[in-house]
Amino acid sequence: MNPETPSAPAKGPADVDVVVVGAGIAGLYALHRFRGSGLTVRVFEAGDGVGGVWYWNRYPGARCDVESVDYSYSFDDALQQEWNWSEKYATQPEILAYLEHVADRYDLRRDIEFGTRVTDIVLDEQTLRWQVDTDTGRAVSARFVVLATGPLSNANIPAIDGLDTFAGQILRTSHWPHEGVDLTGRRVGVIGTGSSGIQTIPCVAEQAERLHVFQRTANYSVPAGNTPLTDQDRAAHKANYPERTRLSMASGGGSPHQAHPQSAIAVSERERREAYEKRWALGGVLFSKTFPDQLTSLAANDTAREFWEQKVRAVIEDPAVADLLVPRDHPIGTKRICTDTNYYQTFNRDNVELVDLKATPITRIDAAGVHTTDAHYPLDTLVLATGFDAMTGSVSRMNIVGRGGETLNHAWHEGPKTYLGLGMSGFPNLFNLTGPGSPSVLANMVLHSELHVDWVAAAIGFLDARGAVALEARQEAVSAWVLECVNRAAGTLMMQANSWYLGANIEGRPRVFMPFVGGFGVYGEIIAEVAAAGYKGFDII
Ligand code: N01
Repeated sequence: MNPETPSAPAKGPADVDVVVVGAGIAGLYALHRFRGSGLTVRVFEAGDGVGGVWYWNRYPGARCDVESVDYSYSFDDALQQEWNWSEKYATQPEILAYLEHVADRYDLRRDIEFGTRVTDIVLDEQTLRWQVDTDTGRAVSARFVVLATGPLSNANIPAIDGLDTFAGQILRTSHWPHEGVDLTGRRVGVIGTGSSGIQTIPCVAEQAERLHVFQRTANYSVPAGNTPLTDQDRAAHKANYPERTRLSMASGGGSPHQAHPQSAIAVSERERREAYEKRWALGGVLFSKTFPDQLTSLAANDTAREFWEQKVRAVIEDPAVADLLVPRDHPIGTKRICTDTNYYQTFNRDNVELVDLKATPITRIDAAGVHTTDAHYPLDTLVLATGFDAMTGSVSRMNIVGRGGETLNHAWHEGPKTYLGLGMSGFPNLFNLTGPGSPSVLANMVLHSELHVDWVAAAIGFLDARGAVALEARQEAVSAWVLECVNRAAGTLMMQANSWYLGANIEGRPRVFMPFVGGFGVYGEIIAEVAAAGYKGFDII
């Protein structure tokens, strides 16, 4: 702990069975599940409320790209039956309201310390307990530490010369003001055209007097196809939850979607077009999974890309603008495909201008606006939609020290090294949820969180039943799993994009494809088999 940190406020116990870091989707369920096993649990959360990404990312247009019916906890049928989603893709406020409801319903807040950021997690090698320190001075000793910090929670603020001299308002999509912002009559610039930028740009354009979209790299986006849900839709979902969950748990990405049974190139031109048209009409990210080989065969991928390009060009009035909005540098779906509501149509508006940063990069920002190599854009508001230090960013902000004084940051300096994404050699009883080495961001985060938390809860039960103290991944199991993940990624097209999956958006991060790409269902089977085989690959201490 920093010696200058004020002394600890007298709240909560000093000793618990489990510390959970983060009160987002995974952390909330972890608290509920572990408490249900009779364990004492303390959750530390940096925000002042529950929800994780859905607490912070309040920008206009923020919405989930997984259907609301599937982006719901499955652990309690009563919860599923009582909650009513209003739209096919829920907005941020509705998801946050759902998570707040969950926190209240299961009385979770009494074990969560809000406004508290974990700074240090240090192993006592004698007792194998973890000392957890926080920025409020609260310190707790725990037998288990569960990191539920989320793969997309550490914002990337670009190092643009003069950013701090801008005299107008700077907004970050990842930390949008809770009171909301009225952009009426303002000259706004948005930097970043990933999922966040693409969702917020149409909303900003409706308010702003003038909007400059600063695009460095074009992205693929498909219409979200959002619709309000009727009572009939909800009744059908509620009757079908068990089947949807069963299909989702066995699927590639944690949704009940079934891809076309054949390769995109094995079917006739007509059948292929029909399949894409059907998926396009349904909307959403599953366009990338219309055919099973879209992310493994470039020829198959090209068919999807060409279909996408025709659709998108058809709604952009100026062909020169369309040329800029069509990506040229990566196969479709090898970066997280974006979903939008009228994104491309927004560039037909008179008050919107696309600035091509590939041709005319930003040179600096001054008090009045943004300079590129060929113009100065005067702005009142600058929106940074510049992404995240993904997957490892939030974990790396904590000083995690395991056996022999080894830090997790050092252990991961060539890229994250885990066994099954869950365990790390030298860090007994430390579990990382939905992070590198697991399907993570390639899967539905709610079901993924449940899968991981249930696995950890069962592992703790296993240890306790044997009177054992700790579970620790063996070094050889870690090495084999890292290789397995690398080999699986190499068998796909995913390595062909400079994506944040690879840490490519953050200078200095090693270029390693971080998620397990073999599919959510396959992964679930692997970790279940490991558990059934007495936690094969782990030392039981
Ligand atoms: O971040 P991103 P995001 N100068 O990294 C640009 C999830 N999510 O927050 O590509 C200029 O995708 C950068 O340009 P480039 C989802 O998984 C989901 O949008 O590096 N530009 C890029 O355009 C998603 O994938 C939902 O050339 C700079 C943008 O900023 C993930 O979060 C909604 C720059 C960052 O895009 C991240 O999405 C929102 C610079 N110096 C997010 N630095 C849904 O559920 C960065 N950029 C729908």
